[in-house]
Amino acid sequence: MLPSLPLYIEGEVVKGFGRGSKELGCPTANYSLEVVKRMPKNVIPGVYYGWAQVDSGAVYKMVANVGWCPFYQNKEMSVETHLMHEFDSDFYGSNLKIVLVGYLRDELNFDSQGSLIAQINEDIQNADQKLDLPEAKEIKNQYFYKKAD
Ligand code: ADP
Ligand code: RBF
Ligand code: MG
Repeated sequence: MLPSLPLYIEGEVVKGFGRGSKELGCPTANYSLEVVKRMPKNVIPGVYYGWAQVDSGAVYKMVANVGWCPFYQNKEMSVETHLMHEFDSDFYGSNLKIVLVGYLRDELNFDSQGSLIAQINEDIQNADQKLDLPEAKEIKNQYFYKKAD
């Protein structure tokens, strides 16, 4: 069963495995296990799109992976957010607010890292389009104070 969306999550950005930017060319801001465990139990693993804000900065489009990453077979569930914006520096220790707006797909296993990277890039394009729809922008305005983009 799909969880009821939109779903709002907030917490500190912590160190993950360091694989996102180095191996996949796609940095993902990770939450601590404590934040992950506080989420509603009916959240199903998968790739979501939505909105994200670091501290009191601008609100950006994002894609988030929720689950165990079958390709890497993680032992614990993680929630990782890729913000669709180039930041000048890392923001470990910052507060990250996200709103999961919609579900893109189930988590998958892949036969190569190249196919995972290709799929992630497709996810980013799909998310970008879906977040341009008025109903997605409406959710951004409901959850975040209005700021110039
Ligand atoms: P880790 O395994 O520690 O999560 P990553 O390689 O996934 O490492 O990189 C994530 C870190 O990169 C984030 O915690 C954040 O500090 C930084 N970062 C820089 N740009 C972005 C971005 N656009 N989206 C997410 N994180 C970013
Ligand atoms: N990991 C998987 O094992 N399977 C997936 O289908 C998958 N999809 C992802 C989609 C997006 C948009 C992002 C940002 C990550 C995805 N990941 C997936 C997680 C990826 O393996 C993880 O970000 C790296 O292992 C770095 O922690
Ligand atoms: Mg990460």
